[in-house]
Amino acid sequence: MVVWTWVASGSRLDGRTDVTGENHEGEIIVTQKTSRATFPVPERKPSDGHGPGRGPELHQERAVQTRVQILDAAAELFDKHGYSGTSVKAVADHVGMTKGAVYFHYPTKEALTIAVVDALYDRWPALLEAVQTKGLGPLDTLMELLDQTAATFMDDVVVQGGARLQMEQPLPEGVLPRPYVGWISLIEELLAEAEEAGELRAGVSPSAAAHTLVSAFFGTQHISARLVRRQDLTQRWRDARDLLFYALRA
Ligand code: LUB
Repeated sequence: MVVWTWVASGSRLDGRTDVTGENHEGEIIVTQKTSRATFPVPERKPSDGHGPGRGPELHQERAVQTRVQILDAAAELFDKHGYSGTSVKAVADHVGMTKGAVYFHYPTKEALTIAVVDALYDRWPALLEAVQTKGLGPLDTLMELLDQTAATFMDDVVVQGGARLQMEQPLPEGVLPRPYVGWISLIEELLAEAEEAGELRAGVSPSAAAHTLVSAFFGTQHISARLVRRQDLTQRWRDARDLLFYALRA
């Protein structure tokens, strides 16, 4: 019998399969570093780096705080009222600033939109890294990551506003990052790791399952948002993932 144990990333162990030995019962112990999957860089049309998403370079801490305040306010209003129902004036009123002050940081409503959606995708790499330090196997890493993502959708205005904007696609094709593809590719990578570790049920295709998981997650968060303003999201997601992981796990 082969027993897999998992070592948190950040340990000195490197590579996929690190230590193989036997315990007292004659079981083969394989110690493997936990998942090393990473998010791909979001896909978008190439830009010169001076597009509407980039405000002036600001190093002052106060200015950074102000930008965060504006971004959070914009995200909240985009989530509540959508793109067309949100004006820069409303964002300015929400943070108690003049429209000119907001325009100094974000020169157009499009710039605000891009910044909110970019911030949505910026959330995930840090979350993934935090989960990976727990030293779980690939399948449990994926489950924990999605559970924490569901919790993030419940309490993070930038994620909420960004998700609504990505649904609406208010800007010309290619201006905002391509939705879903980053998550699909990350999940496929984690499922391939799970397959290699013998955690995946025989016959499950990592690619097909990755699409299904993202569809289920997206659908669950969308329905929960529309029906009950996401109040039941963590529970609904737990129900969906229990069903899906039952089918995925060897
Ligand atoms: C995620 C959303 C909402 C997938 O990846 C994305 O683009 C997503 C917003 O567009 O759900 C979460 C697994």
